[in-house]
Amino acid sequence: MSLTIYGIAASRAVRPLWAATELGVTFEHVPLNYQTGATRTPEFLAINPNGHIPVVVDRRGGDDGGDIVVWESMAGALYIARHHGQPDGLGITPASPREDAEALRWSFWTVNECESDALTLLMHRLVMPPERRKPELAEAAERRLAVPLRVIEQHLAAQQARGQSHLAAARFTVADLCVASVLNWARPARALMQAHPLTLDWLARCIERPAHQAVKATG
Ligand SMILES: N[C@@H](CCC(=O)N[C@@H](CS)C(=O)NCC(=O)O)C(=O)O
Repeated sequence: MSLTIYGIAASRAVRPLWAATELGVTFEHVPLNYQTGATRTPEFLAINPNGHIPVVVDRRGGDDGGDIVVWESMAGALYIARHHGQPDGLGITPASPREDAEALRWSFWTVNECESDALTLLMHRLVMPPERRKPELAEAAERRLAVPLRVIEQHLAAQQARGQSHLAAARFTVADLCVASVLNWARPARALMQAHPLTLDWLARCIERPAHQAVKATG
C-alpha cells in the first residue's frame, strides 16, 4: 500500500481522506487525534514539523526514491487527485488545464477567503460548550462570509447557465471537494446559507456523496 493518510476524519484530514475514497484508492489510515498530544511526538514532528494533521505520505517515492510527504490538507487532496486518479473526465481528477486551474483557484480561495470565518462559525455556534461561545464573534464571521458566498453563488449561476453542475465541470471534482469541506463548517449560519440557494444546493450535493459520508462515519 503506497499511500498513508494521518489524521482523524473529524479534522481537516477529511480532505485527503475524501479524495482517496472518491477515487477508490487503497490507503492506510492512521487516525491520529490532535487533541491527545499525538501530533507533538518526535516521530510525528519528523513527518510534519508544523505538528498538524493531516499528512499524506506516498511511499511510491519521488525522483530520488524517497517518500513523498505532503502536509497541508488542500495540498494533500489535490496531490491525491492529480497523482492517484485518472484525468479521464469521469472522476475528481482535473482533466484539462482549465479544470486544474479551477481546482487550484477555488482551493486557494476557500482557504484564504472562507476558512477562518467558517471555523469561527462552527466553533461558536456548534462545537464549543454553550457557556464558552461568543455570539458576537460568530455574527462578525457571518457578516464577512457573505462576501465570498456572493462570489461562489454568482459562479454557480454562471456554471448553471453553461450546463455545468459543479465548480469546475459538469461533474464533481476535487475543486468541489476542497471548497465543500470548508463551507460545510458554515452550515450553522442557516440564514446566510439560505440567502445563497445555489451554494446551499451544491453543498448538499457534495456532502451527501457516499465517499464523504463513508469518511465521516470513521469519526
Ligand atoms: N493549514 C493546515 C492546518 C492544519 C491544522 O491546523 N490541523 C489541525 C486539525 S484540523 C491540527 O492539527 N491541530 C493541532 C495542533 O495544531 O496542535 C492544513 O490545512 O492542513
